[in-house]
Amino acid sequence: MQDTPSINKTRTAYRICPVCEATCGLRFDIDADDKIVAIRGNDGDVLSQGYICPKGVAVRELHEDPDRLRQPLIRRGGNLEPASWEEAFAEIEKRLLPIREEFGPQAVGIYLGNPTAHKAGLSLAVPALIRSIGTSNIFSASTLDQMPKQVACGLMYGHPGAIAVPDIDRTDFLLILGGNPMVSNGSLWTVPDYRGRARKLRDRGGRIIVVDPKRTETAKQADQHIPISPGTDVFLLLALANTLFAENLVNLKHLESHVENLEQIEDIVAPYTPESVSTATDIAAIEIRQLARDLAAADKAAVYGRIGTSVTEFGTTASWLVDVLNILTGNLDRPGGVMWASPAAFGITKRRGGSKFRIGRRHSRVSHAPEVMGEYPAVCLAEEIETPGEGQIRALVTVAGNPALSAPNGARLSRAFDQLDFMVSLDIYLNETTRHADVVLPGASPLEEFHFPMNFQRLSARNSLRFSPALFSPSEDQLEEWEIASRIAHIMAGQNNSEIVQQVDDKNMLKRIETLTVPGAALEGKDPQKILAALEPRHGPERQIDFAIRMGPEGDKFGLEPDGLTLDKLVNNPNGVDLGALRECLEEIVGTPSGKIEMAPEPIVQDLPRVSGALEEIASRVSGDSGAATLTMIGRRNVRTNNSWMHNLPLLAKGKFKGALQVHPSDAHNRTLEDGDIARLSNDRGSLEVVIELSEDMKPGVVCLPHGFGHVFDDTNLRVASNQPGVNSNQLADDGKYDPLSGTAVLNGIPVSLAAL
Ligand SMILES: Nc1nc2c(c(=O)[nH]1)N[C@H]1C(S)=C(S)[C@@H](COP(=O)(O)OP(=O)(O)OC[C@H]3O[C@@H](n4cnc5c(=O)[nH]c(N)nc54)[C@H](O)[C@@H]3O)O[C@H]1N2
Ligand SMILES: Nc1nc2c(c(=O)[nH]1)N[C@H]1C(S)=C(S)[C@@H](COP(=O)(O)OP(=O)(O)OC[C@H]3O[C@@H](n4cnc5c(=O)[nH]c(N)nc54)[C@H](O)[C@@H]3O)O[C@H]1N2
Ligand code: SF4
Ligand SMILES: [Mo]
Repeated sequence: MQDTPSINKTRTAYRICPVCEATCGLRFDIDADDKIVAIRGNDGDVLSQGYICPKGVAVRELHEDPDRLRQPLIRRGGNLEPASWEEAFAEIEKRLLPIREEFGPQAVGIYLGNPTAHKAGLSLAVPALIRSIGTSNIFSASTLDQMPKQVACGLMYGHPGAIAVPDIDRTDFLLILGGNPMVSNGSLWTVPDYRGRARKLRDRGGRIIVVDPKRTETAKQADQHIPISPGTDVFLLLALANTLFAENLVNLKHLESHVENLEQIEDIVAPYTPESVSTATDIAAIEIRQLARDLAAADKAAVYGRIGTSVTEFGTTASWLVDVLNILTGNLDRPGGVMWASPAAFGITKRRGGSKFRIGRRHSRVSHAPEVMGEYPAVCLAEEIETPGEGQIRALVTVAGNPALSAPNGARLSRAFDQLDFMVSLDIYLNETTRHADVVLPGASPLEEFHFPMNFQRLSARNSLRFSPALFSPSEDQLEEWEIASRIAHIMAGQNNSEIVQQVDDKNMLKRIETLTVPGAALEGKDPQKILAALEPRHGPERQIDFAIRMGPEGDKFGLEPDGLTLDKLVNNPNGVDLGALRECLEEIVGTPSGKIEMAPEPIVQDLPRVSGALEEIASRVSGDSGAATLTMIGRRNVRTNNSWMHNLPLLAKGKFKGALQVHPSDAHNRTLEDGDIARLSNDRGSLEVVIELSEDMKPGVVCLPHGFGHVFDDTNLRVASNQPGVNSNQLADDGKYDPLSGTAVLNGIPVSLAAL
């Protein structure tokens, strides 16, 4: 049974944490008045086995937060005021539709934020919303985050979702570049309890090496820390590959017959000897060589790169090289190496004959930035709003995003938002971004909606299937987020009425079923209406999920596999179903036209002169010794934060201020700064007053300021967060800079100077 009542009239329920990629199982104790008494880790959860972090406990405060929006807001006379849902939809019909009618679909932009990927309901509803608007002015947090990895994997394997993860439970050697899973709890890598799994790795004699400008929590728990100069991983990775070839350590093992253009790699990396990159990376040549030898010597090894390697000028190239190293050492698709997860629903289906992953099929209007995965770089959003002409963005829809803080130059973006004719935000808070909206539409509490880690089973360190129904019923007039998104989609299609959402949902489901009941398909001969009836009473995304599970590799195929999985079985199994360790599946995944792994994708090869140019430029800068006063800024995460939006929860906000600038004591003392001082941090983009926190963990010359702060605006409603507002670090990031292969912003390795006030 899912919920167990006990004698003192409290019930215990098990749900998946909706906050981060770790998707931990939570155990809720709930009293007779439906109040949450306690949240703990669920020991029985097949994936997280009891692990929990403070944010999981804080889900209760998120649910109860009086500042969280519970009603739509409409701007009237300059102020955002509570309104009914029908009023809000009427306003959208009245104001958004005419903009598209008059100026065309490109006049409506859309920005998708990070939680869109965490909520299956939104993930499934957003594509129809985009289609209904018809715009190609699509932006998202992907180009502030993981797009480089997706481009690299798209080019190499044929699918941007073909991201392999370290098989941490079986590896002997884990090399982490620019990731801090002890704090982030893993990213592009669903690995709840990284700490415990890492400890076991070391207990069985394995090693962990962390490359990071800061001696992070993850580095401290590792065997070796290599403090690299920010933004230079691409050079280190090239030199590691160079060493593997130079010392005859390349050994593809089982991958030998699966790769294309391997020879090119040897030529590409030939110039990048460890000596040639040593100055730029600030890592001794001998240390680079040793690292390459250790990697090659390990029986089972995994190389993993995250934010530190991603949000840089060479994010795609660095992300590609991570996979190149895994392949050169024969560690891809091998137990203990890096492996692809095999989800029981919504997995990767490769096309017959393969498909070529392309970038730059279109270009943005103002600065001709290439389209990547149907999007333009988030750093181009402001200019597309500001610049007059055909195709100018005049209206914007934001979905679960806070680009005013998360993207470079929030001040410019904010001015641009104010210039819009209309802005609508789907969001649960009135914050730095949504304060600019004309209509704000709140989703329910995360505990009032189902949760299904749809996008993260593909990135999981172990195969499993889990689902949580809503823990509490939402208030009667609260809409689920998929309904809100669908409703807007229908308004854009000229049909503003509440019934249409369900009708079209039924119609689409039936169409989906019918594709599988035709001759030769999996449900050949079955009556589509009967299948539809078998999915009752579910509707919307939950019905789609049930269908995907039942038709997936473990599914019951509507009776053809009676022991197979259904959503009902999962609901009755709140601990989830364990589907075992990761398994070899290369042939199911690699879907390039050649059917092989493309080792040297053309766009990456063509961009390599930019890499060598940058290396030369760094060398000349260092020998000229200019800019001695300049520091380099990186970001960080804290276990009690989640990007910009959990600072309003007292449990997470308490304790030491989390938004200080961490500085190595030597850099601080050079500037007569002490711990706790206020100082000026500036560059040609702007200037911030920051609190100084001395930290021996910093690499000298590098300072560290987290993003997501800057809760300083009177017209937001974040009463707890605004007590410790902090500053917006992205005010110093350059919105004119991005990785041209992925459109991803440069958010790390930002030149700054620091002075006492
Ligand atoms: N300098 C610097 N900048 C960075 C980063 C960095 O490392 N350094 N990291 C980047 C990364 S990795 C990311 S992913 C981006 C994030 O960029 P964004 O996604 O733009 O920003 P978030 O802070 O995650 O904001 C999430 C928004 O979703 C809302 N929200 C939360 N839950 C829900 C929900 O259930 N429904 C709806 N509708 N809304 C919800 C929140 O109120 C908030 O407004 O930031 C990037 N910015
Ligand atoms: N507690 C918490 N957890 C989170 C989040 C959060 O805000 N708080 N955000 C979530 C999101 S959206 C994401 S994308 C993930 C991110 O997950 P991670 O990437 O694991 O998280 P970060 O802490 O950003 O780690 C990036 C590391 O890169 C280092 N770094 C910076 N520049 C460089 C460089 O040039 N080279 C190298 N090698 N290292 C560098 C930084 O010092 C930092 O330790 O975390 C997720 N989990
Ligand atoms: S690690 Fe992530 S999923 Fe797990 S409890 Fe913390 S916030 Fe939730
Ligand atoms: Mo992210």
